[in-house]
Amino acid sequence: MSYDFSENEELTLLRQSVRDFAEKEIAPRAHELDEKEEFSYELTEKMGELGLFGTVIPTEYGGQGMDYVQYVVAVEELARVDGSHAATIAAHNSLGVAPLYYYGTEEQKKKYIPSLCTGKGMWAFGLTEPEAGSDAQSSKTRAVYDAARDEWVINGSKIWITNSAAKTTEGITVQAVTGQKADGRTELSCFIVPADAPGVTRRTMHGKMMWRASNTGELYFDNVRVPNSAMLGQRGQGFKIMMETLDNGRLSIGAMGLGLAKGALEMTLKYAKERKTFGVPIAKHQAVAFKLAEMATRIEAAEGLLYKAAWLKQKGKPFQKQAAMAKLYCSEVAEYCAREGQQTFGGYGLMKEYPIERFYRDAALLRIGEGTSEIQRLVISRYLGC
Ligand code: COS
Repeated sequence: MSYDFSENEELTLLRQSVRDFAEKEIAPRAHELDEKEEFSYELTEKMGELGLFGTVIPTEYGGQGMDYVQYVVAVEELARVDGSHAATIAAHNSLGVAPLYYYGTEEQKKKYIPSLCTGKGMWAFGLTEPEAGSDAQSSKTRAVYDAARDEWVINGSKIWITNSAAKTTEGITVQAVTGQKADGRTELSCFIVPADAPGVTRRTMHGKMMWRASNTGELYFDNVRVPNSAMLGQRGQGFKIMMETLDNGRLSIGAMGLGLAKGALEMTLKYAKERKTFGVPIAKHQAVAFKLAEMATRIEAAEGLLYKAAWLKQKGKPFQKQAAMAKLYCSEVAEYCAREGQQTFGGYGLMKEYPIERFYRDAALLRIGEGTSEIQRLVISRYLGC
């Protein structure tokens, strides 16, 4: 198979426009928003105006019609400057809109997707529960069919759900237990739950160490009634929908890792060329120069892996193994670059006014969110036939 990851003019323009936006609009506010743990509706709407909502959705539903490589590059450019804003975009596109687009009926797509492509509305992915993280089939949230009213009644809770508790959140795709399969296993289905449905309580979670300017919610469903037509996909297809959505989502988490790593390298290189010890810029000391060389090499490898996975997805070829590898590896490279960058900054790297400190904290999420590094290794090992 031959690959072509060369950056065409269209991709270069996209990269440049997202980079300009991130540097001019997000960078000056990233520290303050992180400090205050504040989600910016203003910046989110501006990201919508730039075309970062509904990225891979066709234009007929109001989307931007990007391909997957373009989407990955857009997320990478945001993450090069700030993890929180990259997270808002990655979660909304990959986990929020994508399942509606891939599994929704024509009616559901026309009803929900257009406003989610503007930056004014967000959609969340309700999978994780207090007792169902890596073991995502062990959901306790339950939906019971009320035949008399042709409705489902949902009870349960979700936790750590990105974009779910903002005032612009329009709804959540919720995985719930709907019965038992013939072989005794749990039957899981997905439901489209409007954020303002009676019985839905949404709370913003505070006290995060990372992505502090992104919205993370805790959700409670207390006898929430949705019509039968709110089921996404078929009854019993819920887990498959969630797993396939995560396969796609891994590409954007990989992009967050790559972008963070690139941002960390750039700021470290700049600092190392300016800061002097023993009479020379510290970049002239091998101890520092070798760190920078190692960071650059790992970034190059991460980029190749991620772009290949996105390209495979775009071409409609099997990409799931490479997506898991890209998520795993880009997260590790991000953490490596943030740590070595911080080490190079010395004492300054421990101070909040230097972005490397925020990058170091943000990197930690990447090996835990959207499937831990251990889960990625499990997925990859299964592809190897283990
Ligand atoms: N795509 C489509 N179908 C998939 C799938 C995928 N990526 N992964 C699993 N399935 C299907 C299997 O084919 C199987 O189908 P059948 O019931 O028809 O046989 C079913 O789902 C169950 O699969 P399996 O037995 O492999 O599931 P496990 O319980 O062993 O779980 C892992 C598999 C661990 C991979 C899964 O639970 C997982 O990804 N966990 C991490 C969840 C996660 O990332 N959470 C973070 C969310 S933050 S947004």
